[in-house]
Amino acid sequence: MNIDRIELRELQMPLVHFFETSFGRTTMRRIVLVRVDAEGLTGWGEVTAGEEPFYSYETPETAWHILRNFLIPWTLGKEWATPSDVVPRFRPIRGHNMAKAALENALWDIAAQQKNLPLAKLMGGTIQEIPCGVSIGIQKSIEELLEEVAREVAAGYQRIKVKVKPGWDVNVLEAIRNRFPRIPLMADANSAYSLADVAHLKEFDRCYLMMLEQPLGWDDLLDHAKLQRQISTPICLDESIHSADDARKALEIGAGKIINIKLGRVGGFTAARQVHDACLARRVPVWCGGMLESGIGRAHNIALSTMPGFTLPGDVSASRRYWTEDIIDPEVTVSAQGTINVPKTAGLGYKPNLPRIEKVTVRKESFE
Ligand code: OSB
Ligand code: MG
Repeated sequence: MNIDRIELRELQMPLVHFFETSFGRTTMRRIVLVRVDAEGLTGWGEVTAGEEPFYSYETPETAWHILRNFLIPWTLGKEWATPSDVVPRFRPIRGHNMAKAALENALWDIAAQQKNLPLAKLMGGTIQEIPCGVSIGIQKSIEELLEEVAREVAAGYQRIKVKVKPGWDVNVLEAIRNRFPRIPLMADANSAYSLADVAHLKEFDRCYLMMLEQPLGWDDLLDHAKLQRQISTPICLDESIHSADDARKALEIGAGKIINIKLGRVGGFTAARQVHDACLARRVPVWCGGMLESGIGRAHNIALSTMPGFTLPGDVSASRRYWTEDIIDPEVTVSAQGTINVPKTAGLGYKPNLPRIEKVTVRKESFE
C-alpha cells in the first residue's frame, strides 16, 4: 500500500446531551479525523482523545502535533505491506496512542477495501451481531438518572453502566437496584478513589454489579490488585491498560478480572488484537469501550467488537444517543434486542458523509 496523501481535520460536534464523569462534563466534542488516500482508495481514522487531558494526557491538540510533525511524515510516500508495519515505525514515540491509532486504523480501512472484505472479517472477527450496553453519565438528580436508565432498558440495551464518583455512587446504585432489581448493572469510577476508600468500596458489593471499572489511579496496577483481594465485585481495568504487556502484568498480579479494550488507548487495531489475544488465552473476558466517538470511530469499534473474546456487551451504542446527525451513512442503529448488525460491505461498512463532515470541520491541513 503506497500512501499518496493524508489529511487532518478537526470537527466540532455538539453532543445531544452533556456527558459527565468523575473528571468533568463534556458538551461539545472536538474530533480529529485522519483521511488517507492510497492507490485510489480512501480510509478514515478518528482520534479519540478528550478535549481536556483528564482521561489521559492526549488532547486533539497533542494528537494534531504528533500526527503532523511525526507520524504523517513517517508514513507518507512509503510502501506498507500491511498496516501493522507502521507499529514498529511509530514505536520511537512514547505513548500518544490515540494519535497513532487514528492513522493505523485508517490504513486498516484501506487494507479491507483492497481485499474487498468487511473490516471485521479482516480482523478475524466471528461475531455477526454484537451485544450493546450504554454508558450513562452523572445526571443532575437521581430521579433523572432513573428515567434515563428506564429509557435505555426499554430501548433494549443489554447492560447499563453508570458513572460514579464520591457522593454519587452506592446511594445511586442502590436506587437503581431498587427500581431495576435484575438488570445487568456496572459502574465506572474513572480513577476517582484510592486505597484509603476500601471500606467504602466494599459497600459496592451490595449492589451486585457485573463489574466496577477503574476505581483507582489511571496509571496504577498494584493497588487495584490489593483492592480486588478485598472486594467481591470484579474489577475491570480501562485507563491502566495500554498494551498486551500491561494486560499480562495486570492479570498476573490479579489487578482485575475483566479488561475493557479501546482502540485509541492501546494504539490501534494491531495492539487491540494483541490485548484481546492475551486475555482470551487466559479466559479473561473483554469488551469494547467507547470515547463518545463520531460514526468513524464507532465503525472501527464495531469491527473490533466482532473478535471472539468480546463476550460482554460494550459501550458501543446508537449514533442518535450522541448526535442529532452523525457523519456516516447509514447511522449506527441498535436493534430492539440491544444488538448492532455488523455491516457486510468492504471496509468500514458505513459511508463517510463528506458534505456533513465539511460542514462541521473547523480546520484542515493536507500532506502529500
Ligand atoms: O471511561 O469509558 C470511559 C467516555 C469518555 C471518556 C471515558 C469513558 C467514556 C465513556 C463513554 O464511558 C462511552 C461511550 O458511550 O462512548
Ligand atoms: Mg472507563
